[in-house]
Amino acid sequence: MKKEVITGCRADCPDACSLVATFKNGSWKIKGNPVHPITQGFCCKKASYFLKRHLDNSRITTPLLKRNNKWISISPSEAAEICAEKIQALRDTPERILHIQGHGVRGIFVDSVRYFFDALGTAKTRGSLCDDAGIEASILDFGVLDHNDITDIEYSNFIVNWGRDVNRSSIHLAFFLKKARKKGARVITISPGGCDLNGVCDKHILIKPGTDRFLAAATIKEIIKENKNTLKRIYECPKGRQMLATLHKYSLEELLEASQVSYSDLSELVSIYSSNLCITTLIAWGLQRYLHGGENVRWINALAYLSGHVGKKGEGIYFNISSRRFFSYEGVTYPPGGKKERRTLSLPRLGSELLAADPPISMIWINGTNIVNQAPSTRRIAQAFDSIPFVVVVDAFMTDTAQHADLFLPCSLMWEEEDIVGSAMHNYINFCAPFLQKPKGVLSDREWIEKINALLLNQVELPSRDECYRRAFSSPYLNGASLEKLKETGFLRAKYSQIVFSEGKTALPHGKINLITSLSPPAQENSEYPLQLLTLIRRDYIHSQILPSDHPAPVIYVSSDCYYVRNIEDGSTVNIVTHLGKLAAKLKKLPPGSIHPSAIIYRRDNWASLGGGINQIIDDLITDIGETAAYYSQNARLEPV
Ligand SMILES: Nc1nc2c(c(=O)[nH]1)N[C@H]1C(S)=C(S)[C@@H](COP(=O)(O)OP(=O)(O)OC[C@H]3O[C@@H](n4cnc5c(=O)[nH]c(N)nc54)[C@H](O)[C@@H]3O)OC1N2
Ligand SMILES: Nc1nc2c(c(=O)[nH]1)N[C@H]1C(S)=C(S)[C@@H](COP(=O)(O)OP(=O)(O)OC[C@H]3O[C@@H](n4cnc5c(=O)[nH]c(N)nc54)[C@H](O)[C@@H]3O)O[C@H]1N2
Ligand SMILES: [Mo]
Repeated sequence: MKKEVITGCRADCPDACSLVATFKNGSWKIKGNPVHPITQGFCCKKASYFLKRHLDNSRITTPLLKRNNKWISISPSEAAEICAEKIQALRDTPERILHIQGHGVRGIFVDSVRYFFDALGTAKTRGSLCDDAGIEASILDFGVLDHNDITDIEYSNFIVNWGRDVNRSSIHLAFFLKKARKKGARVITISPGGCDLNGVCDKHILIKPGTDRFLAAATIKEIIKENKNTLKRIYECPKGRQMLATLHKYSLEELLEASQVSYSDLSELVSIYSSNLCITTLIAWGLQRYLHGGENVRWINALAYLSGHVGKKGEGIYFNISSRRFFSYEGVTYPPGGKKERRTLSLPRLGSELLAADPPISMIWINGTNIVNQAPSTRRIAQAFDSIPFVVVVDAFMTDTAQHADLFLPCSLMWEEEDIVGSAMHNYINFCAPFLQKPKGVLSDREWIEKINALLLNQVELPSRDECYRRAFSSPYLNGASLEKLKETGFLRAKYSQIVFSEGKTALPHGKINLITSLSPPAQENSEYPLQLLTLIRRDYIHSQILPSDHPAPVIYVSSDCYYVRNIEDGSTVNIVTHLGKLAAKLKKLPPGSIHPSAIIYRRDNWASLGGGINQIIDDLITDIGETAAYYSQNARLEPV
């Protein structure tokens, strides 16, 4: 018998695919929903890999309690009693409980777990491992985080891609680039290497890591020599004169030297941005994971805006949008009446902050993140967790994080639960129906909270699933949307405009861009650790959600013209060394021109317990704005083993 279910992918990925699950000949298959305007019938390997994850025998389905450093199986009821007792004991000092929820879980209903901790008044995290530097840059510059509808890209004549690895990170964005190219558009990619350019690029400009702000500034400096319109726009912006003063402080040679881009490549950018062509500017998450990540994004924003390439058909700047913007959250993630003031600890500096916390944290609840693998300086986090009396991890696998828990609670995975999600790229929301049965003994994130809540003396009144949906749908962007219709079709479009910042009018009171006026000098050369360690995503996995049996061995990629590997043989084992320690990896030399000679590239996310764990040797540095982990500012060297 053939069965078909319309569902969706709830992974932390901008494409947020609508999917069709089909049961045939005894097993389920996944494909992209053919009628979803963005998914268009195809999806990436990560989606079908989730099926494997649900069914893998490394999945843990019983609660585990750590006793004398050994795991013992306990019943779900025992597990809930232990948690309730701990929470009850801290009820008068909730600031000693820390809740950490990652994007491993996405959806309106699962997000209501936050409601429970908000009602208790526990501590929570602030800052980001991902994109807050770029988000804050966009909000500072334009007054809001927004971009043209993603489908508008096909109307561009020229796409300047500042670092996006679209073939890996977003295959539907790659689709729109390819579509634009078919219609005659050209694509320039600026990156220090690591992007798969196959089919999505006409020219690659190699740039020194973390220096896009200098290249963008140099482009503006050159454009204003010839182009009176751009100069006029600068004067019309409130901080225009200050920006010009900053530009005067640097010579063109200094700016090019800082980014190590040639004059001829600069000239090409100048002629593109000063033309009347329809130009799309794509900004990667990668280039904001630096100490001056915010500045990098803001100078690119300034370039695109001042040269007149925003707010028109085929012309816009794309960083990302918030996948939560579609919904209202009052009464869903926090009780009605407004958010409470709560104690916060920095997520990207978690280890350091936990070790210094006063009053100390006594209990941590972690769901939807493998934080001991993904945040920087993971040895410090592990050390902090080991010193905290009670750490609960809700996950389905014995991850690096779970290994440092006192109690492990097995959770259901995305296709065992119903939920609704938005996208960080497109304007559709998707209904994700369950089609797999969860294993016995396993509960959803929300069910664990309900079970524990029921044992508390003073219970929190949690919103039901229907209440969560209804409240979330009271958003002006979904007003009038029918849940029934959404369930039937699997998706619906939220009310967002096709073009934002029309004719250059931003969301700020003066309607102009808030220009960046600082241009921080380049980092000093570091003779002990002369290379920059870029830790990039993998094509076939979402972050650390890699099954133990599929774990790839660590590889470090470098350009064969990199001075520091001239005496090391390709294929040999080397240590990647930073001031925090070392990690062994196989050296892979790539042809000159593919990676900047000052950069080394590691495909991140393999677990420390299985020979990976690159974040053990990455320090917890923070970006200039947005409190984001500045992973790629990590200096390193390679040593033969
Ligand atoms: N070195 C380096 N590290 C980085 C970055 C970098 O650039 N460099 N960038 C990072 C980026 S972009 C991001 S977004 C973050 C990602 O960091 P995380 O959000 O920690 O990412 P994942 O590794 O996907 O971890 C999600 C976990 O949730 C679990 N999970 C899946 N489904 C469920 C569920 O339904 N319930 C519960 N409770 N758990 C579930 C998975 O098994 C997995 O262990 O980290 C990043 N880490
Ligand atoms: N397959 C897969 N897809 C994913 C994910 C995944 O884990 N796997 N994770 C999802 C998530 S949460 C995120 S945030 C995104 C991440 O998606 P991306 O931002 O595309 O991925 P990253 O690998 O973090 O960084 C991307 C690129 O930034 C470029 N870059 C690095 N430094 C610089 C610089 O200084 N200047 C310029 N111009 N470019 C630079 C590198 O060339 C690199 O290829 O992908 C999402 N999609
Ligand atoms: Mo991310």
